Amino acid sequence: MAKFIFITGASSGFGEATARLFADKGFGLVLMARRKDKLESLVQALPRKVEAHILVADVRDQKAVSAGVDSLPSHVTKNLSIVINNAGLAVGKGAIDQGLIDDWDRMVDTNVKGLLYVSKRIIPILKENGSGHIVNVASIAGKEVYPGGNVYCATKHAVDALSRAMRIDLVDHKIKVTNLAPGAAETEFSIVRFKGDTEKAKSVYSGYDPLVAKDIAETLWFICTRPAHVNINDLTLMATAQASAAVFAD
Ligand code: NDP
Ligand code: 8X3
Repeated sequence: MAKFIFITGASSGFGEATARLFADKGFGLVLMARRKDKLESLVQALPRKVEAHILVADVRDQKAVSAGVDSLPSHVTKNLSIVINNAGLAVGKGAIDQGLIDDWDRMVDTNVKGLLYVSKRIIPILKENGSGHIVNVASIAGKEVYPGGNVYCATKHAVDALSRAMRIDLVDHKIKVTNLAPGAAETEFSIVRFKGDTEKAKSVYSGYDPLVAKDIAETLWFICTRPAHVNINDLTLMATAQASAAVFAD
């Protein structure tokens, strides 16, 4: 029986590329996001056909997350070995006193509370299975802060802290926990951050070669295929042209 990977935020960017790569390697998929049509097109377009389960849920909705996981057949949960807590977003960028409460709520509720709701429902399954691997997709914004990044950076610092805390709490259960901290990568991330302003989003990645989603998927494959006795605790990757959160090559 194939092993299964559970990916949140699988409808775009890192999550979508990771689903493709792991399917290519023979993994069964459990894909969670809000956009059903995107998840369905992804599954339909997989070059290698694998068993795939689509869970249409908002990670901020604890009941919907639980109901989605409850709907999985037992052969899937029994063979679930990897969980990628990837769903997340930035909304807005600017001085803290100019921030919108609604934007702050969306970031905190998705990036921190959503990750917790998914983890709370999934950890008992991994414990029951006797081992597992959780990868929390944090960010360079979880290591450093940059101008205008305030609340987004705070949520990713929280993810970083939760990765370290989860590793301690789960060590007796053979559950690996990895914190992944990418730098700037061109996905839908900045389109979401700038609320559909595609020109502004594009400008974030102009003048240098940013990371792309495939880079993150390949890194996740490396992280998830270490021998049983090896865990990558924390991995930061950035474009060669990025030196720190706010420093890019001219
Ligand atoms: P994308 O915007 O391309 O993808 C984000 C994914 O998260 C989508 O699949 C989206 O699906 C999902 N998502 C967002 N909100 C929710 C929600 N409430 N419930 C369920 N799913 C949700 O961005 P990336 O692929 O770039 O981002 C993935 C993760 O990586 C995020 O956590 C982001 O913060 C982080 N990151 C991104 C970097 C970058 O530069 N791109 C760098 C470092 C970290 P849908 O809208 O269908 O629900
Ligand atoms: C996304 C990367 O630098 O825009 O986490 O915060 S950054």
